Amino acid sequence: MTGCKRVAAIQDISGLGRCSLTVIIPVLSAMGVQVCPVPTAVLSAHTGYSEFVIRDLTDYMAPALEHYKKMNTDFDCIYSGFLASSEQIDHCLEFFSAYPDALKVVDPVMGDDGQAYKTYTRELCSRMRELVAVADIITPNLTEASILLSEDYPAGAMTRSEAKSWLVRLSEQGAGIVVITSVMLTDGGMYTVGYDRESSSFWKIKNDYVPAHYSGTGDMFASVLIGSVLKGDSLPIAMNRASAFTELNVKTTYSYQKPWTEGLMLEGQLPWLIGYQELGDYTNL
Ligand code: PXL
Repeated sequence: MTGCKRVAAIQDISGLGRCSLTVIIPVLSAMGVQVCPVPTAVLSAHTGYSEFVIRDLTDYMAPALEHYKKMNTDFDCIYSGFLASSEQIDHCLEFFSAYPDALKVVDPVMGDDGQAYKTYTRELCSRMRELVAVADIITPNLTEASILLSEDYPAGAMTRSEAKSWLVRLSEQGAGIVVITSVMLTDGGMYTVGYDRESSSFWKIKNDYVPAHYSGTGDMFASVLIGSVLKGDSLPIAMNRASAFTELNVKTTYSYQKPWTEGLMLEGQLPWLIGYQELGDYTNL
C-alpha cells in the first residue's frame, strides 16, 4: 500500500465562478491525492466577473514555506497557477527550489481566447518564463503558449508540424513535458497536444467541439493530468484522462446553458474520477 501523494497548489481561491482551488481541491481529492493549498489571493469572484474584491496574499507565501520547511513537510508535487503579483514568481521559485525532488508543474495561467486576464500585467506575463524554465511539466492553453513564444495567437488552424514546433520550442524554455490545450488542427478538429522530450514522443487527443468556454477549464485539465501522472499513468493516458473528464464537464455544463463565468458543473461528475476509467483514445501527433 502506498500512501496518498501530496501536492502544494500555489493558486488563488475565488468565491464565485469555479476555478483554481475550488476546482483543484475536489478533483485531486477524488483522485486520491491530497491538496495543500497555498493561496496567492482571495477573490470574491474570479477576474472574469465585471466586479470583484481581491486580497493579495503575496506576503503570506514566504512564511508559509518557512513553516512547511520547519515541519519537514514533504510534497510530491509543487503546482503553480494563478498568481496575483509578479513578486509571487519569486515565492514560487523558492517553493520549487525548496523541494527539488517534487514534480514541478507550472500552469502558466495568463489568459484565454487570445486575451490576457485583467490582472495579468506585461511584467507578470514576461516573468512567467522564469517559472516555465524550472518546470518539469507545463500546461499552457493556446493563448498562453503564444504569449510564452512571443507569437501571434493563431488566427486559424495549425498544421501538425506547426503544433510540433510550438511544443518543441516551449520545451526548449525548460520543461521536459509540454501539453497545449485547445489547439485547432487543419483537419478541423480540436485537440490537446503533448510532447515528452525524453522519449521524443508527440501525442494528441481529439476533443469534441462545444461552442462555449467556461472559467476553470484549464485548472480542471491540469489537476486531472497531475493526479494521473502522480498515480503512474503515462503521458498520453494522463492527457486522455484529463481531456475526457474536462470534455464531460464542458458538455454537462453546456447542456444546462449556464453562464461561462460560473465555471464547470463538476460536482455531479466527480465519481467518474473515483472510478479510474481505463482509457486508450490517444494517437501520435
Ligand atoms: O482559471 C484561471 C483563473 C484562476 N483564478 C482567477 C481567474 C482565472 C481566470 O479568469 O480570474 C482568479
